[in-house]
Amino acid sequence: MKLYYSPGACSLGIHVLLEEIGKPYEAEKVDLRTPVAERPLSRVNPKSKVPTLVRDDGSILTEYPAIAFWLARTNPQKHLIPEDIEGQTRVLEATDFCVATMHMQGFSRIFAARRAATEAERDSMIAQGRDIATRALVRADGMLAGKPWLVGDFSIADTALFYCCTWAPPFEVALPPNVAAHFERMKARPAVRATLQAEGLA
Ligand SMILES: N[C@@H](CCC(=O)N[C@@H](CS)C(=O)NCC(=O)O)C(=O)O
Repeated sequence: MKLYYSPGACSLGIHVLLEEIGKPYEAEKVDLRTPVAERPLSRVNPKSKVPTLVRDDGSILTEYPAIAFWLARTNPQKHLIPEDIEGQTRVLEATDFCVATMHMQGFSRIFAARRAATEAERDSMIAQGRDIATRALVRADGMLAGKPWLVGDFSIADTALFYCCTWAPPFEVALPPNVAAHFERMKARPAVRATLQAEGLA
């Protein structure tokens, strides 16, 4: 198996899952500053995005929730997703909330602001991104009230929240208390420590 990742990008969460699983894998670094047309990743994944997972049969998987779900289901001994349909649905619901709302609607707007045509447009995009990310983090805070993980036991949803949390301090987005405690809990996991080290983020 091979993971295409970029240090500190959303692929961080899939990198953590591979470390949690503990089977051998390759990790190939992608420089997202390279134009898409010149990026070797574009020949593997026409969407040219990380995370991209190349499986042992050569087929590729893209999109965080799909990759995370497949890793969890093919490694049932690691209990990264519940076995019952209701539990799996709730974990996917929480995972997609982190990826599609917190990341794509919130933090991605802040990343995209550097390409804004004017300073006013840039400021507006950053303000909107911060607002959406903050409201999503408050929602996650409610989901974490009185419990350590987003849905039941530790799951793929927690790795999605984790990668989003790594973007909060640099973009001056506050982590509410339960999310801040979750972030610390995640950083204490050996798999997370190993991943941060491997990506040069420790
Ligand atoms: N919806 C995708 C999001 C993937 C994504 O947007 N990845 C970013 C990095 S966090 C990326 O590769 N962007 C490509 C680029 O910047 O050219 C997923 O769930 O995997």
